[in-house]
Amino acid sequence: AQSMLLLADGLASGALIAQYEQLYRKNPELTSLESKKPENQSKNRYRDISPYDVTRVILMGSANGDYINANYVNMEIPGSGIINRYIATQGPLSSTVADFWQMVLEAGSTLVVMLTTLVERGRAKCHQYWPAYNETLTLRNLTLTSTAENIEDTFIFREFILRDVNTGEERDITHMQYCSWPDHGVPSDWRQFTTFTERVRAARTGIVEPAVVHCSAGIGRTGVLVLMETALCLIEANQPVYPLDIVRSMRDQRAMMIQNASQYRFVCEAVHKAYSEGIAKPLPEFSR
Ligand code: PTR
Ligand code: PTR
Repeated sequence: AQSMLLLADGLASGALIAQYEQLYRKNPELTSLESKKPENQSKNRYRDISPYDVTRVILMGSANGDYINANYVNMEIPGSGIINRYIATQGPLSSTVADFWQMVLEAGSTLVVMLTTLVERGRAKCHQYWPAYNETLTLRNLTLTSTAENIEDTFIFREFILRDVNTGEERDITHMQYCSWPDHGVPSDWRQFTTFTERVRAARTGIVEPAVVHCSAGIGRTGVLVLMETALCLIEANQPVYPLDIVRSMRDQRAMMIQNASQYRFVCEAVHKAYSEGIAKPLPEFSR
C-alpha cells in the first residue's frame, strides 16, 4: 500500500517519468556480439535491436546456426516462491519462422503471447508464422497444426499442435494475440490491457517453462506486458511495487525493454488503477 502511494505521488509530480528517463536503455557492461556476426545479421528484424549475449536463447538443434534474436527474462516475485519466466523476442521474419518454433520446442514452452499485428500503417511488423485454422505448416523437422481460433473483443486466441517429426513428440501450444496496440504507442484501454494480462497469467499458472512473448522488435510492448504481469503478481503477493526497479531488472536481461516514457506512464497508471479499483489485491495467503 505504501508503494502504491509512492507510485501515485510519482505519477502526479512527474518524478516517476524523470527517473525513468535517467535509466540506461542498455546495460553498458553487457555485450551483444553474436547478433553482429555476418551470418546472423539477416536474422535481426531491426539493426538497432540486439540480444545480450549472456541471456540470449541458444538454439541447440537448428540447421540454421544457434542464433535467434531472443533473450530469457526471469522476473522473481519475492516472498511468493514465484519466478515468472519469459522468452522476449522479435516478431519472426519469414527466414526465422523455423528457428522460432525450434526455440519454442527446445524451451518446452506452451504459451506464445503476441502483442502486434502483422502489418501496421502499411509496414510489415511480423511475418505470419502460424498456419491458418485447420491447416498445417511444415518447417524443417517440425509441423504446426492449427486446431482452434477464437476472436474475443480485440484478442485472438489460437491453439496449435507442435510436432517434432524426428521424435514424434507433440505439444499443445496456446497462442494469445492482442490486436489493438501499435508500436511506440500504448493500448487504447487500460482495462482491456489489464484483462489481457490477467488472461496471460491464468494461462501460465502452474507452468514453469517460459512464456514466449513478442511484438515487432520485442522490446517496447513486450516490456510493458512483462512489467504489468510482474506488478500484478507483486500486488497479489503483498509485496511493494517499484516500477523502476522492475524496468532495470528487465533491461539487464533484454536491452531497451519499454520503449518510451508514454508506455511507462501508461503501465504505471494501469498498475495503480488496477490496485485502487481492487482488480489486483493481495491474495488471502499473503495477507496479514
Ligand atoms: N528490412 C528489415 C530491417 O529493417 O532489417 C528486415 C525485414 C525483413 C523486415 C523482412 C520485415 C520482413 O518481412 P517478413 O516479416 O515478412 O519476413
Ligand atoms: N528501429 C526500430 C524503431 O525504432 O522503430 C526498432 C523498433 C521497432 C523498436 C518497434 C521498438 C518497436 O516496438 P516494439 O518493441 O513494441 O515492437
